[in-house]
Amino acid sequence: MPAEDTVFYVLYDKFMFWSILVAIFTFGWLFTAILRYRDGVEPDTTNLDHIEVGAFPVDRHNTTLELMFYIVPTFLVVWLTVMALGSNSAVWNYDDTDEKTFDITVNAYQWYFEFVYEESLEWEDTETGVTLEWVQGTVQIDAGGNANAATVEMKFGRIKSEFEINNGSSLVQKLVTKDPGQHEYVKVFDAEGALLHTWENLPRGHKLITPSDPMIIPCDEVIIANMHSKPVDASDTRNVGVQHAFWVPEWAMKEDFVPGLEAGTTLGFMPDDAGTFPIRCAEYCGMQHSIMTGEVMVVARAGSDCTFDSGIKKSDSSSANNYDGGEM
Ligand SMILES: [Cu+2]
Repeated sequence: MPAEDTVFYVLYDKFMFWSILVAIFTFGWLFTAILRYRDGVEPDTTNLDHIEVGAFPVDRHNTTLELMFYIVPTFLVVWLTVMALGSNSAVWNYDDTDEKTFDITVNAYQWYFEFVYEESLEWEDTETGVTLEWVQGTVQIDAGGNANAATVEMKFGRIKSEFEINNGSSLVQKLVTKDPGQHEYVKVFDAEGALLHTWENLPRGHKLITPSDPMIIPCDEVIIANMHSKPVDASDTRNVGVQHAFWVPEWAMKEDFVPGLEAGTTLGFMPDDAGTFPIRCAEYCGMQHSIMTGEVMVVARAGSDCTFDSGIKKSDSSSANNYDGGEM
């Protein structure tokens, strides 16, 4: 979901187009007039004998042209306003009737974001050359497609384990019991310790906190992020937090955290490309506002990938991510 797909980017393009057109017309006219009526140039006075400086030329004017001076800009401004409001409704009154939704709560503190999973998310990297298969109480890790795979770290239930991938055999099989209610993962690293492949289960209620954790969300689903501003010290009831704003610059997407607003604010969006994108706090929120950053990581649910297959509007690049932005 790069910014060029978002409704705001399309809006920016349209405003830019009309601004340039109006500018060419206005400045063109201005410079023509400057050159034509500058000091030292004798004006063509053949038809100007009845023109009086400072008075509107009542007997010699063009009604149609003058009306157009009012009508055309009025239409343009009204149209741009309606279009701009339309982009808001695409984000705030998201249409999730035909789409799978994913609920997540985002809390803003001084000075970090916290992501609370309202539903579980089991995800896995794709196209890394490593595959996992779950066979009768075991996990089979096949690293045959990635020669760099060296070690595996995993956690199931409360048990963490680490082991090496044997030379000669890229297939590792381990006895595990999957528990969807637990935070569980399998991570494959290379010899230098760089992460190559992840399978992870984030259970309902799981919390991820910036800057060390990214906000992990599935692709091709309408993400409904409910946002709350929170005080660091919850025992002080007078403190209801401060204003923050969740901003993903690459998606041209922003929403405020409003202190004291019980229901919070909500942002709906649908990422369709896997990847990692920076998050910034876009509202000055105190001394360490500038370090209030994070990342959003768009992943594929385990067993699927991020190729858009729900059958809606993939070909229409202007609206691929804004399920409701088709008219823009
Ligand atoms: Cu902030």
